[in-house]
Amino acid sequence: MTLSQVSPDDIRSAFSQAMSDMYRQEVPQYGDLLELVANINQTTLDSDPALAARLDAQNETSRLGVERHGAIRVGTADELSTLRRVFALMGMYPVSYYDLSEAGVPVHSTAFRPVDESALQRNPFRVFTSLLRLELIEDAALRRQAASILAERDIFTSGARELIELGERQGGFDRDQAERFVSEILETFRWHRDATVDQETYHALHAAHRLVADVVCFRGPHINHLTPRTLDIDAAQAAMPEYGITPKAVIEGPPRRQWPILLRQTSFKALEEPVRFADSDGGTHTARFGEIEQRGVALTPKGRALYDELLTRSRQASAAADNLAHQRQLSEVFAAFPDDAATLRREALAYFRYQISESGREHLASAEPVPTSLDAAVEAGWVDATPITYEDFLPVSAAGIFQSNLGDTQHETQHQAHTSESRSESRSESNQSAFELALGRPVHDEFELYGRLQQDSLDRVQQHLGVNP
Ligand code: OOG
Ligand code: NI
Repeated sequence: MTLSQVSPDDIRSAFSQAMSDMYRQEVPQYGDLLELVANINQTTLDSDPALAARLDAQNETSRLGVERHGAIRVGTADELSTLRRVFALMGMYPVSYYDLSEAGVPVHSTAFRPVDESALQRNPFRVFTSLLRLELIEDAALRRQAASILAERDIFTSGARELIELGERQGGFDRDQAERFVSEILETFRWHRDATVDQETYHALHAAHRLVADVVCFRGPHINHLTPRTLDIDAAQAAMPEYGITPKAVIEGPPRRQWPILLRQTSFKALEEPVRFADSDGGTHTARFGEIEQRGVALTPKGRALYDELLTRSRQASAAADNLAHQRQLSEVFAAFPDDAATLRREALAYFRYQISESGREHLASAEPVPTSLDAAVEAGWVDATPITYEDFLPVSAAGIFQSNLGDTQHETQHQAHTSESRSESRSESNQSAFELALGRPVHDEFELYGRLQQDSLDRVQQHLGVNP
């Protein structure tokens, strides 16, 4: 990067803001959701000084107002790998593999997001990106038709393609190029009311699966939701009706806790929007919705295994009547998951960032003897341990979000049965290789990334203390 170049962090921030402005125009309810979340966050921070201090210590207060994720769905390997190049120019890299076919949704996915500590702190914008799995369409003729429709479209403007080449050649953009890049790329995610196919084709693809129609019948991968981060999702869910928003039935993910873990999400139902087909007006399409999320600490593989086990156990219980009953049921099962920072840390269930505390510095300055272990240093107050925020997604929650926005549940249940049968011949690992082949590189392992953040902070502490606690 040379002096005149704009940092990828700035490009990502500008792009995230441009997407948000566009989506607010396209889906006004998204604007209401932003307002609701901003109000809830302010109230929460005002009424919980300890939480406010904790977020400050994690350097998260400043990113809160700009924090969001989006989601898109693409149809071909070429579209996916070109997006990988686009996002890399914004400092976003593919992290984790999600196989949604296991939940009856014919896609697999990754999330593009920043991975470095400073980039995450600056703006953690993430885009959940799904690739349609045409091979899961049973009817061979329809499958071929879908493939040939997709082969004809180019989801990027010619300006975007030129700038991608230029950015890669130069290793970045100057200010003017960065601005053009953001506005050209924005075009890829714009909603188009005009479908590229006739009504009959739309209905045939829609009958195979709603998502197939959503991906194949339009000019590009319109952004289908943008999700701000709330500090109190239960309050947000309860307040939605006051803002004229109808939430989905239950909040996905873990229950409310003293020390939030992973990710909790809820959404409002997709809008039925007017579309024009190639041969007629007068149709509708349902794809775009709103979502909010609350993020907690990232779990280690051990913590994640416990989460998965408890989630499975809670799903075996009889279906709850409403969100409150569902949350009660979840809380009972999750009582087995320690809910204090000290235990989460000592049992290595969650990732923490370590730093020398204010009093640690004073002890050091007055040359007091340094504690001999990390635990001793934390307990003696020399070292602060703050939770590392979870930056990724949860497959079961994602499936729940997909499903709540596919409309008519009966239709969905049938497809679920049908798709889970057809997946049996090729399970997750080979699916991941196929996905990575389409993407053009392997995805990052999220545990490795969190582990590195934790280790880097430990290395800094160790250097500072001059011993190996
Ligand atoms: C993506 C759904 C998954 C999340 O937050 O888990 C997702 C989609 O509907 O395309 O965004
Ligand atoms: Ni989402």
